[in-house]
Amino acid sequence: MRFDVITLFPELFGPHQRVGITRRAYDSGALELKLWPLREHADDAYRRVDDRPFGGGPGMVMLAEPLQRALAAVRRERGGAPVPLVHFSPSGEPLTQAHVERFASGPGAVLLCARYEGVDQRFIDAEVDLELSLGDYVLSGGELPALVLLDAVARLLPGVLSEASHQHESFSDDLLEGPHYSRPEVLATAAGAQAVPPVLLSGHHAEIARWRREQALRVTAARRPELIARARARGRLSAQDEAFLRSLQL
Ligand code: 9D3
Repeated sequence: MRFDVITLFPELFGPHQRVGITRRAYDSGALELKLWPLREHADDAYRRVDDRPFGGGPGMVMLAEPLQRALAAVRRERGGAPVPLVHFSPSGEPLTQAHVERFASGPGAVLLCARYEGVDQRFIDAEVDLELSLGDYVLSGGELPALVLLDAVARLLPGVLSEASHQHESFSDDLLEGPHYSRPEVLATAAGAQAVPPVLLSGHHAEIARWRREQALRVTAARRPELIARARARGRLSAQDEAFLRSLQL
């Protein structure tokens, strides 16, 4: 699958292609990335890609015409196959694992990384298929959100992660994951000796599974109560889960 990224800062994408499991996705050819430096599509000697907003106000707006030329170059190289144009914007819909799964099973996308205050709305109206936000905090541009999408897609591609690693994903069953422990059985910390929860050393697989389920319910109820409501609405909470939730001091 191929992603084309229109950006003023193509250098930001290098390290992602060189480390960890994402490197495996790029090296295997499962994930192909082409960067399109927007300044190459400016039309004046100053390589201008932004200007002041009509109507006044702070900041600068990304010009539509360099974006039109960059997109035309991308579409020319990709041939006729339709591919969605995704614009990363603070006004977009929040990126979710459902978006990620849709991209992972599709042909890829063109990713537009905005800088400045935003993009001329006429380009968005004419060309953009989907506007995505990373969440309610202010970033300096769309490059990190684009990397987040690429990262989340890369690990779903065939041969990138072992099959088993996909099964127990947080969000795959609507709950956050509970805690994990490994050696040593007793850890010295500033707060004193911290033992592993004894049930994990008991060898009772059913009890361990039940304890892990309860930890997931506990941490989810405390931090993300809306995920408990969603799991309930989807019929994913058993009578035993509900009894445990009632026993928590919420
Ligand atoms: C004062 C109005 N600001 C909007 C919240 C202006 C503004 C700030 C930062 C406009 C653009 C940006 C740059 N941010 C992104 O391009 C961006 C972003 C983000 O800031 N937060 C979460 N997701 C995203 S996706 C792209």
